[in-house]
Amino acid sequence: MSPLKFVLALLIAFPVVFGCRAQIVPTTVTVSGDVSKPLVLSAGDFKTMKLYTVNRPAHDGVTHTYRGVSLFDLLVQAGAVPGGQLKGTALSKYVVVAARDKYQVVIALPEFDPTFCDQVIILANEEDTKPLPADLGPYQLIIPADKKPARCVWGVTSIIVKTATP
Ligand SMILES: Nc1nc2c(c(=O)[nH]1)N[C@H]1C(S)=C(S)[C@@H](COP(=O)(O)O)O[C@H]1N2
Ligand SMILES: [Mo]
Repeated sequence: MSPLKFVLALLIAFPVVFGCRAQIVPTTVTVSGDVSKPLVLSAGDFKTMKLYTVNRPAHDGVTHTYRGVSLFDLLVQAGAVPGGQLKGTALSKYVVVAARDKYQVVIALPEFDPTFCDQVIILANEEDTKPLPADLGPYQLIIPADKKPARCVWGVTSIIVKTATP
């Protein structure tokens, strides 16, 4: 290939490669499944919803400060907790939090209902007062009381509410 063609090929390839990369990073999180009002959370919602700050150590052992919306608030908004009270059949519901790399974890609703538990599980968009780094963001699940960070799903794309069946 001549040097001119090579330069032209680079000029064409770079925007294509980086354009595709930009498109495959989702910037929204869907809340769906056994909910009465499925919703799509986007960056703007972090300006209108109540924000919480929690601290927890990451894999490196360093404690970081995370800020974001409460998972319980999100689920109440989506209608997963009728009457805002976790009782009866709502107690057999659980949540699958999934990421863009297909990693997924399960959380039971009482783990983050304030009448059962003191911790506030958040979907964070900030770490140490800055937007989450690109590899972890835009949104990361932060479970303050977990001893290990294994359920702190980064790159969250969906929150699916399911009901256990006998
Ligand atoms: N999307 C996604 N989130 C993930 C994982 C993963 O593979 N994919 N690994 C988990 C595990 S096992 C750990 S230990 C932590 C790593 O967190 P770190 O950012 O502190 O290294 O991320 C958790 N969240
Ligand atoms: Mo891990």
